[in-house]
Amino acid sequence: NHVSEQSFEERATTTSHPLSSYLFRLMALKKSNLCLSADVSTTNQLLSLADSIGPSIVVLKTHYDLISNWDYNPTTGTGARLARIARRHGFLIFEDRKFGDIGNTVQMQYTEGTAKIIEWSHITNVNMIPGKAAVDALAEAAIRWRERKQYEVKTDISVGTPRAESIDSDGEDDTVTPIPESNLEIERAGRKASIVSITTVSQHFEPVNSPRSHEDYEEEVFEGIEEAPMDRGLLILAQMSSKGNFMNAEYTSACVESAREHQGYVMGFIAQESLNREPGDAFLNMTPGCQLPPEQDDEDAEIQGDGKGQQYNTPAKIIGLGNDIVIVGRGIIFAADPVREAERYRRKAWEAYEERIA
Ligand code: 5FU
Repeated sequence: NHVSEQSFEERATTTSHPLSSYLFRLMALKKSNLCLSADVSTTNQLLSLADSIGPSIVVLKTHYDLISNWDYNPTTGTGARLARIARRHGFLIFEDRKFGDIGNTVQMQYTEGTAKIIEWSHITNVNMIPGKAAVDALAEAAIRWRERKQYEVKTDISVGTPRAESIDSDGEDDTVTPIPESNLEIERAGRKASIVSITTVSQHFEPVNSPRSHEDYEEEVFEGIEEAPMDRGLLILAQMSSKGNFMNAEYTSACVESAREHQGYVMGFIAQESLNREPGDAFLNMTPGCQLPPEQDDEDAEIQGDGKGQQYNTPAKIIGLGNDIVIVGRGIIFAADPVREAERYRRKAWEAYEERIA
């Protein structure tokens, strides 16, 4: 369709959503339309993964409730630390919360409670079963949050001045090691903060044997990346990858309708095909259920599901159907060399995109 043929650069200028625009620019700059689904069990695993795969991705998807030791502290906790890694590497965080309750409850789950998702996650998503009111309620919460943030910035009362840190790449110790003061100064000095502190991060990791080492992307890619705008975005769960799910065509159409009503907040969809159906639609489509055959195998080989209802398609098929970003979990995490495997997925998905717009 019309949108699938446009480049991400073009879409960055045509979308009305500030976070989508940022994301499209990030995609063009990093040559990546890959989202890592970081389905791990501890804070340390999550942060280490985020830091090592960061160069290859534009979105990192979380399920915060899978983390056994999620630290809820708003400044030194897991969410805050992940947000700092995201800023440093240039990717957005997407908490795959799949809200699914009445408006008042989802508002509270989004902004309050233990995890305060809105504080650290740029993007979240909603299950539309309870009806459109949940989208209205989340949109309202996001507007209020943004107003509060802007007030905090203006009056400089924001809790939690960003603090640089490093992560132990091994062991379960979650202690925060502050980066030397000189880097902090630079970090405070300007918007290029996220770029500057990468050097320090790489000191704490073994050099990665990947086409995208930290050094490479610091020099070549990150010159143009500024901080993400202070906006929040929502994806509507319009289609699922799981076998026999109940999201039929009528349901999916109702999701698209709801997205059109909230274009300032809804970025797009979790879907299996592009849901940009009418000329005015300019939504982002993100797609889970993605794996590649092992490197030595036939590229077009059928990929088995996971035996628990999950169904997989290759990046080429998914992107060919007009989707923008592939979401990959176990395909990368369980690989012998996750950093290298992430690069393989990034390359495949990007090649499929280039072919699509050619
Ligand atoms: F909305 C959806 C969906 O339709 N399918 C999914 O698999 C979400 N997911 C998530 O994507 C799921 O909860 C996992 O976090 C991730 C897929 O992980 P995998 O390891 O790549 O199968």
